[in-house]
Amino acid sequence: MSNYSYMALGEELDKDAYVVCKYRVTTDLPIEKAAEAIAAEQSTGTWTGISTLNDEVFTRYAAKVTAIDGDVVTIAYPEEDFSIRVGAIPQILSVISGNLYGLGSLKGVRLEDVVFPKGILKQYQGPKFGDKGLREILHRPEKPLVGTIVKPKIGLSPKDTAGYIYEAGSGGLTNGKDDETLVDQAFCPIEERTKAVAEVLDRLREEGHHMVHAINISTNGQDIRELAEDVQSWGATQLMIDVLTCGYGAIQAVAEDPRIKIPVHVHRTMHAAMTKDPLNGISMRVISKLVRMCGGDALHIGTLGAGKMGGDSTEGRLNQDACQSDDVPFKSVMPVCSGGMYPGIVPAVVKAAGTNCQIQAGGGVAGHPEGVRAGAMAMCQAVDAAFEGIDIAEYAQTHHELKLALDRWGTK
Ligand code: CAP
Ligand code: MG
Repeated sequence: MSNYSYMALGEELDKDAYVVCKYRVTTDLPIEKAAEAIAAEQSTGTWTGISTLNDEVFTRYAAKVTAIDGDVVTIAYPEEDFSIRVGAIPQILSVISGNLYGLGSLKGVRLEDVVFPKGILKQYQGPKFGDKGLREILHRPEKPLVGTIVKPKIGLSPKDTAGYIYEAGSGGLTNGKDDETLVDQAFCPIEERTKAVAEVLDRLREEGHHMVHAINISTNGQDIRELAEDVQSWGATQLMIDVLTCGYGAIQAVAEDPRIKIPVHVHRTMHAAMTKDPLNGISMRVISKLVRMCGGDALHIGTLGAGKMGGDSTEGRLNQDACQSDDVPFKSVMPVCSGGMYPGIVPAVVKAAGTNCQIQAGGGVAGHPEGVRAGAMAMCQAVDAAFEGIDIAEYAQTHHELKLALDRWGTK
């Protein structure tokens, strides 16, 4: 083992000189040894002492174990360990979230949180629009945004996709989106879909409904920027990128492109491969902070304990905080609550998330007994009731579409 110690418990550090991470560690080793193993592997060490590591290098670039609280260890990485002109999120993740998961001496490691110094944050632009920008576009200053995901997630033609959005917008929804698996399949080519949806959004606007629809442009790195520009030129009002299948660089490339003048909705599909296990992987809070830095305007954060996907309200609030806290120099990100949503669950979501969020339902709109427009109306009625502080069952007595939805799916 190295003859250098990475332990710096209680050492006062200049917070603007370090990237500080919290890891939950499961190990049979003494926790101090496990913490040192992470700090060493992710900075200047390896499995054995090396003749090429000298005092100057160690002092300047070694990570420090600054706190141990039960199974949670805090490790501070010197800012100089991070790349300046190029490297960006990929290099950051290689340091704070790289080899450490594979260390044989550790049974489990989960990166729970990360705090960046000003010097790193200033390398990122953050969202162009954010939650406030989306609200301005949608003329919706206070209420939760209410959205839908076109269902079935694949198989509809461009014309039928547009028809779904026209019905959803006519029912009062503010947001539509492609589903995460729809991009440019033969049954729904992206250019035709974008143009067909743009046409109905224009019609909706003329009829007094302000609505955006996120076109999924998830693709490889060399094509995504050009595809974003093309989709915008075809009339798209919002873009969608699946951040974990495309990479954070895809968000940054599109969001920082000065030619892109429309917001970016960020889907997190595949996140559960790394966020679901409480003892292994990466928290959605960390992912949320990275997406905000890279410029996502809206991000799925879970349903705070409601809905079909896992994740509890505590985790959801940590994700929402990562999207909207004022401790970083970026616009706030619109937190999106989605996954198994339906009108009867809206009160629970608004209670947990508040009203500065986007609540969206796919099955919970398309599955309404009277169709998409009625499903949209029911979601809007549920949001109005929650916003006004009116009991949803009472509200349903005078709102037919909501009553049918409660009869079908009940309340949470
Ligand atoms: C929701 C959804 C979203 C999930 C993803 C789906 O559809 O379109 O992708 O919200 O989960 O495909 O499941 P439903 P999360 O409304 O029909 O469930 O937002 O947690 O990443
Ligand atoms: Mg989906």
